[in-house]
Amino acid sequence: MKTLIIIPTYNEIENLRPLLGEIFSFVPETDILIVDDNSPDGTGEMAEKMHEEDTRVFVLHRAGKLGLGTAYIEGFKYAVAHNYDAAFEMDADFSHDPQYLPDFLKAIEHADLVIGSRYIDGGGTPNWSMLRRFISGSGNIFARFMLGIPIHDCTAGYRCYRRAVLESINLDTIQSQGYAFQVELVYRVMQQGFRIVETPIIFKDRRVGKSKMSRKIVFEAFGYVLRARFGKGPGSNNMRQNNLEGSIEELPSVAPK
Ligand SMILES: Nc1nc2c(ncn2[C@@H]2O[C@H](COP(=O)(O)OP(=O)(O)OP(=O)(O)O)[C@@H](O)[C@H]2O)c(=O)[nH]1
Ligand SMILES: [Mg+2]
Repeated sequence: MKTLIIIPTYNEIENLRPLLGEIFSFVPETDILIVDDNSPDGTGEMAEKMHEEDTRVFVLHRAGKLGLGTAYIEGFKYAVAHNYDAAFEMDADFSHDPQYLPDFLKAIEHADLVIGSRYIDGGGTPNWSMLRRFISGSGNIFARFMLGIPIHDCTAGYRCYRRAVLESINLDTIQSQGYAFQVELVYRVMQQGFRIVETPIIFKDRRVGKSKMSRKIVFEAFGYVLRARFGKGPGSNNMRQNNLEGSIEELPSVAPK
């Protein structure tokens, strides 16, 4: 299976080289696409250098900080255009441990979307404060309940999609950027009746650099869920065709913890 790991970056210069080294140590056959938003710290130049050194590394440069959602959409389009069988979403800050990549690759053989889940057996967020756990946990319960998504972690950003899924979603109609982007995608994938599998991950705090998480991103996610439930936009509940036959399954992790 030809796979692409899409990594959006904004000021991740210290993480990039060690991250790519770790990724290739677990999954040497995969390609990596870095989508950099003209990071002031030189991440884009560093990515370009790594592209020259390694034929498995590719880079998209964008003019400025345009958000995580559009970075992934460009990455997905690249994956489809270049005939990858599956494409990953992965953060650059080591929160998404590369040791789980083989689990995803195994799971995607029999699924259309694999989600690295913090909220199933074997998953977790051991370093998080009570407040952060509360926000993330309640956000997930809210989205599950409001939209009827039987996924334990629908804001997770460590994922693997089959190309057929990316081709079937009208990517240009997605406007969410942060956690809402993740919820919107999983909701749309469900609506198409695709098979979704959750695999457990222990989510770590970023190694170095600054978080781009903001209150705005949290509110965007709540706003999206409400609009999808009660509004009329693409993927909203009013446009639902009652075909939520996509099935969910939990997988035991095979990677050492
Ligand atoms: N290209 C691009 N990448 C972004 C943008 N915003 C965030 N990123 C990247 O997206 C990934 C996730 O961002 P983080 O800052 O780690 O956000 P988070 O994981 O929600 O927050 P923390 O858990 O606090 O780290 C990282 O690889 C960032 O560099 C953006 O506007 N453009
Ligand atoms: Mg992070």
